[in-house]
Amino acid sequence: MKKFDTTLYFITDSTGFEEAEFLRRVEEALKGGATILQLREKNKSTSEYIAIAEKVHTLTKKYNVPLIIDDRVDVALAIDAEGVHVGASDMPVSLARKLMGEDKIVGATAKTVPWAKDAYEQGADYLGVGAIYPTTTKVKTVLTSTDTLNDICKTVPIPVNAIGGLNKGNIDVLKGIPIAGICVVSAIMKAESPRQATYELIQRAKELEIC
Ligand code: TZP
Ligand code: MG
Repeated sequence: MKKFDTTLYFITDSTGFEEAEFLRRVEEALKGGATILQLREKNKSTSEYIAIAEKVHTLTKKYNVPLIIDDRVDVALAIDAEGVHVGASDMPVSLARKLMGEDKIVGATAKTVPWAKDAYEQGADYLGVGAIYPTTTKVKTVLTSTDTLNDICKTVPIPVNAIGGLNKGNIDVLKGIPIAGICVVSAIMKAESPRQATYELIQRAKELEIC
């Protein structure tokens, strides 16, 4: 059975970084304790996506961290990644599951309780719920309240992660909600030290008993 830990779910964004610096930051986050990593590329050709995915996969394997590919089942299969994440405008969860097989991780985005139930029923292994706070990473997203996040956690029996604008200074809003972890892009990607930022986020989440 597949095993994964979504406590500190790091989602990459290579925008504005040279490849070597991007990969260095990815490795720093892994050293800092990221428990699962999603490669999220919006502007790459298929061949570019596969090439960077292979390099990131080499790093994640070194740290024994599952690699999830955003949107692209074909890329995930091509590099034998541990999983794929699908959002509202991507492939339906049931189809992603069918193509990926039972042994791979399939994650989905959900913003409402019915949507979360549907994703679970279609075979999702975990959910990302948000945006909790406004985000500069994804322009086209709407906010999800912490009440809805709480309701989703109590409705589906799979790990639920909070996402959107989260950083060590504002995750206290998640206290008491039974999430499995937090998903973070810029708080790590754009940090002076991604390693330190990752470590501090985990420490803060533990301190608050969030996950
Ligand atoms: N989905 C909802 S918000 C978001 C995604 C991919 C981006 C989160 O990025 P950040 O930088 O942690 O706010
Ligand atoms: Mg997507």
